[in-house]
Amino acid sequence: MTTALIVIDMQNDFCPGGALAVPEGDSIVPGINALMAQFPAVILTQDWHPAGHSSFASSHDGKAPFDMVDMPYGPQVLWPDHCVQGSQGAAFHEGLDTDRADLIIRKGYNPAIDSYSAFFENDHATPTGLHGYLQTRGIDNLTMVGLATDFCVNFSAVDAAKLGYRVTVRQDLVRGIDLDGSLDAALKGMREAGVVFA
Ligand code: VGL
Ligand code: ZN
Repeated sequence: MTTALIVIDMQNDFCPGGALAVPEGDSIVPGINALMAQFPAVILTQDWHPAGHSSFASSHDGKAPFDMVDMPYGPQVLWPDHCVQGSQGAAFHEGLDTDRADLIIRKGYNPAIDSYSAFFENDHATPTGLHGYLQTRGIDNLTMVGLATDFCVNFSAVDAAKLGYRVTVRQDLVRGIDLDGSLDAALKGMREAGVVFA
């Protein structure tokens, strides 16, 4: 079994002081760096939105961050502007050891569709290409860490489990946003999909 560490969205905007800060988001950086040494493959994801992205509340008249809208692909949370391509907020946390990364997969670049998952955009149909990459490298076992537990980690872990990967989420190396119970719902959904917590 070939295994990879998937580090989800360890970017400035999701850390304290960032546009969409996850409480204690930066606290997991040292643990993630240390964990990299134990994996033969390390893959980073990077939330990477064009300015004016459709997931930004600022792109919708009369809407505020954390309101909901109906998109053609389903309900969507509206976020503060975050992880704009090329911005300091979109850069990885300066403490993250990015040198170990074999692949950096960017997502959320389609102006009309958000992309929480490392595998599919939020239409659950448009692939990011990560599945093909992992398949061609013979990787079938994934450990996931990063931000945010209830959004990008959750969607990535559930999609990976559905695609047939053995998925472990390191509960000590993820942190959540928790909007209206989203954290409990995410933990339940991941468990139901067969994700293992360690
Ligand atoms: C994320 C909301 C919007 C995440 C990304 O990384 O969990 N959440 N974009
Ligand atoms: Zn985003």
